[in-house]
Amino acid sequence: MRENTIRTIWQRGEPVINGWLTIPSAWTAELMAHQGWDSLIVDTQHGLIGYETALAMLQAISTTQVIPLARSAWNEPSGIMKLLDAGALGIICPMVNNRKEAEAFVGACRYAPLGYRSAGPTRAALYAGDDYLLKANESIIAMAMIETVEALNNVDEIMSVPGLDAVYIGPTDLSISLGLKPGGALAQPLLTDAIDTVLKAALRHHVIGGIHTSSTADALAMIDKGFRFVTVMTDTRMLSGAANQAVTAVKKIRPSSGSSSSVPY
Ligand code: 3PY
Ligand code: MG
Repeated sequence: MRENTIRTIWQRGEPVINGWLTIPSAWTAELMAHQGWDSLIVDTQHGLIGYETALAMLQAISTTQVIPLARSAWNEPSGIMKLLDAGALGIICPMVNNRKEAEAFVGACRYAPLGYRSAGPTRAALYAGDDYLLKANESIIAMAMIETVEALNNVDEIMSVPGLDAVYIGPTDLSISLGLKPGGALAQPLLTDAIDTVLKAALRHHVIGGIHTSSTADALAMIDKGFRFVTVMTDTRMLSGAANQAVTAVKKIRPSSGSSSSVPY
């Protein structure tokens, strides 16, 4: 089976630098895949992406060595299994709040006897190799999102589920759940405490700690803390940020014009 280089990077103790795709386009997926990311996530939860487009985006990423991953729309087995069959080499699953939900998620990513994934890797076997059914269980990455106070209170039971490779903090949902202002900096005291709690638990359980960030500065700070899977902004944020900068720079010739706003996510 094709090597899942995310595991190789983790074995070296290094962080995986991940990009995040919300725009429903094989072209932008291909363009992003050529920028040197270790992995790219096709986001079918809040990304504006349906199944056929996700398939085309996974194919576009496969024009490079970048590892294709997907965020499932929910912790729901049929959606998870369909993304894996389309060739995602790992799933990041939103809102995993307790041990039972973590077991259901990991089980959906693994064939028996480790789980209950149904066999039918229609594109995955073509992309990843003829021995896919034999090797998928040890290759596919299962990453559970920690993004509620309930999950925070249950980090030990979630992380002790066999076969869970990584946890991933969703700071926006976690901020809302903590009663904080969403979309703010990662460096708010309550959020920082929560982030540290998750990372410490991950280190205790030998599970990889992952986190979503919205700037290169936050990404570097989180890597410094010890996170080993770090997303650096979404494609939407990169596009709007760069466009906004360009427009603002050139519109200086027209002093009366106000500046427009870029998208926060
Ligand atoms: C969150 O911050 O809640 C996320 O889900 C990141 O995409
Ligand atoms: Mg979220």
